[in-house]
Amino acid sequence: MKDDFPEKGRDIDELIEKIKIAEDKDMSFSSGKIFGSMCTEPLDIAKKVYSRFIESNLGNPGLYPGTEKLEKEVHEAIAYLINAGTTEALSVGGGTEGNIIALWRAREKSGKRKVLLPKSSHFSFEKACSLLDMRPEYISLTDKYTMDLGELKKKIDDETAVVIAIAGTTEHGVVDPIKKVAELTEDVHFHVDAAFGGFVIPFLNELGHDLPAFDFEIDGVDSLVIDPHKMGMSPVPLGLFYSRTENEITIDSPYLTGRHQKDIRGTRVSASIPAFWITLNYLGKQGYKNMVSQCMQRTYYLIDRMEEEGFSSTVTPSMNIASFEHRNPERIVREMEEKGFNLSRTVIPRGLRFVVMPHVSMESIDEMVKHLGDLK
Ligand code: 0PR
Repeated sequence: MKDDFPEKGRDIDELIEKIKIAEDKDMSFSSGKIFGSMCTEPLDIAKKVYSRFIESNLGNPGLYPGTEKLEKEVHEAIAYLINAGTTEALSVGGGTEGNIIALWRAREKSGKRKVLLPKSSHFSFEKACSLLDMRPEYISLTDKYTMDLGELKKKIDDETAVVIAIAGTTEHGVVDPIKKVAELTEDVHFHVDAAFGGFVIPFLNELGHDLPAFDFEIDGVDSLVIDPHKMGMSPVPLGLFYSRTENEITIDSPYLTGRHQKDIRGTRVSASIPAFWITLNYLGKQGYKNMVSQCMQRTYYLIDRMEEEGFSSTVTPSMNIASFEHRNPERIVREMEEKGFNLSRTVIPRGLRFVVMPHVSMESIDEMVKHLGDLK
């Protein structure tokens, strides 16, 4: 419509009113009604820092040496967390971009196109295969919803470009047997998707849980993605991609201040880097440990409350994701949405999924379960 791009600027108060209407339509983490998201509300200090770096664009790093220095410190801090030593690090838009880069590099390195990945893989790999003209072959899951090693062993062959394993699956938060997978992938690129679990497993283990190794501590892991904008509590967008070896894929960027780029985006929002830098340094390991511990207690509480309502848990949760089998999850998700709640569903098996992020309180669990109980 003609009016959509006004001839002359409009009255600011009217415009702000329209912005407010749009803002009020959006859900917010602080409502306590979002149970289907892997993101959460950033700390107040992170929000303030984010707005101070709104111009920052590390696609053209020479203009933003201050942001670039903080980026380097973030890369080093997380390298330490995931035993990455001096591996190469890239800031990416999130797990999707990190997974695409992993497959891109594996294809270039091997000249092959077959991708072996568990049925529990996030759909970003489907995008990556479509973009890169690679061929996904899915591996069945065990009764614990982890990748079946026997089937993987049979399927690895001369055609295989890359094997994927997940540390914290999207649907159930379980961890594939990464050390055992690494024993099978000596000649093949091995990529770990720790987008969700990367910020949970190290802290849970320090709290006395016994989750298996998943990171560069295992020699055979070639690359890994971990997302600060999930359990790292960073504002979106921020994922981190790590690679054991420096990679040949470097694209010249002659008219920018940086000489080349290795990631997918050109111009990139970079305000989340200083915002995450301050979150990480403000919370420290202790702060993350407390946060993860609280999320786990609430996950167990949610499971107890759901079981009281007659739902049965699909797997014993390894992390703060709880899932429950259900014949018609679409209906429940839809009807809960009408009541103002965001829930999500699982595909294998059909059911409901709850991600107990830091914004989910005991009270919001009680409130949600009360409404859900009425729908069964
Ligand atoms: N790998 C895993 C294991 C994931 O769970 C996800 C996202 C990705 C990769 C891709 O990450 P990005 O979306 O950051 O690129 N898992 C959630 C999902 O798609 C993401 C999500 C985030 C969902 C916020 C809802 C939401 O409100 O289910």
